[in-house]
Amino acid sequence: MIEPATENAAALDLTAIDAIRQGDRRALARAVTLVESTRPDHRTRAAALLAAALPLSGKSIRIGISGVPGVGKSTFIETFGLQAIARGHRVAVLAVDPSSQRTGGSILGDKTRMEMLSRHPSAFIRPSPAGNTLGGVARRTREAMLLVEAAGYDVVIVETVGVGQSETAVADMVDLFLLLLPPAGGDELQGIKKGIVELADLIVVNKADGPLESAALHAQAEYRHALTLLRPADPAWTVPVLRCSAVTGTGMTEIWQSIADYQTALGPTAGLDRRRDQQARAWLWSEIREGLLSTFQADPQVRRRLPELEAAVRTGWVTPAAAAEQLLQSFRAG
Ligand SMILES: Nc1nc2c(ncn2[C@@H]2O[C@H](COP(=O)(O)OP(=O)(O)OP(=O)(O)O)[C@@H](O)[C@H]2O)c(=O)[nH]1
Ligand SMILES: [Mg+2]
Repeated sequence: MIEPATENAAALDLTAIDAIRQGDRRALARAVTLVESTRPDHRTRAAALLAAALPLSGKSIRIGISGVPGVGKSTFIETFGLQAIARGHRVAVLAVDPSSQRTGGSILGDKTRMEMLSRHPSAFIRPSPAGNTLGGVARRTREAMLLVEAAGYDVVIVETVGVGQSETAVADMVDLFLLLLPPAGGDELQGIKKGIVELADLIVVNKADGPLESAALHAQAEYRHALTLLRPADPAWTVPVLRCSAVTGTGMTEIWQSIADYQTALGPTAGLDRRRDQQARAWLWSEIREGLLSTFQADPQVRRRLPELEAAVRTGWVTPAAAAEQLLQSFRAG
């Protein structure tokens, strides 16, 4: 049985989905705001909207972009995005940055670096949703991805900062994970976490221009060598190491070619589909984890006992495992 309020909301959202399909940017922006909201009534409406968006989604290439602060992600997305548009695509840029509590997030903070892209009618740029948990931020970005796809954006870029767990979350929602690296080698190469390199489907050394060009060339050779020591994640695909200049645009054609090769190598009916199937399953489980955790945290018995047990764990009177077991027992009993 459907509650009248939900019915109204669902009807409203059906008009919303039509508007989104027809390219109404304000309707799209409103819809993304709705899925970013944590208010229970908004979540209900968001669920209806996403259910309507789901059959229309999935027809884009989803590209994750990561790299340490200052490597040139924003500049790269500007150049790459404009080239994609020149090739007839429509480009959406989303972000996962759980550290960003500022309004506007990191993307809009440097809007000047994406000046032309952010004004282009074929581009839709959205900063990272704010949130305390990576899981929550990632979920809302995944949902926004379904909405922009329903709106016909066929290149979806998800940006993240190259400093933590968020890379894994982004790699888990995209078809291709592109890692931007600085034109440096040696010690700086060591500083790049191996785990992040292992996530990459495509590695690009940026800033291959002017006085940095030879350093970029050198770094490219070093990274190539380092990669031969890693086992390929997919036997059908050898991770290319390219170089480019996000400022001049040099190397962008080769990057496009690599992306096309990747799609051919993995095939829309084999590897990529498998990857998306696995991602959908992982998403289901992350929803279950998030849902259970918030139910647990909201439980009155848990809330009542938590401060005392947390203190006991801190002072070493109770082991974390024993405290967790007591909390879980209160939860189950409640
Ligand atoms: N020479 C050169 N400089 C570049 C290139 N790409 C970016 N830069 C410069 O590097 C600096 C950082 O670029 P951003 O695009 O803001 O880098 P980012 O990775 O987005 O940085 P955060 O948002 O802080 O993580 C800026 O001064 C850019 O002008 C490039 O290809 N060549
Ligand atoms: Mg940036």
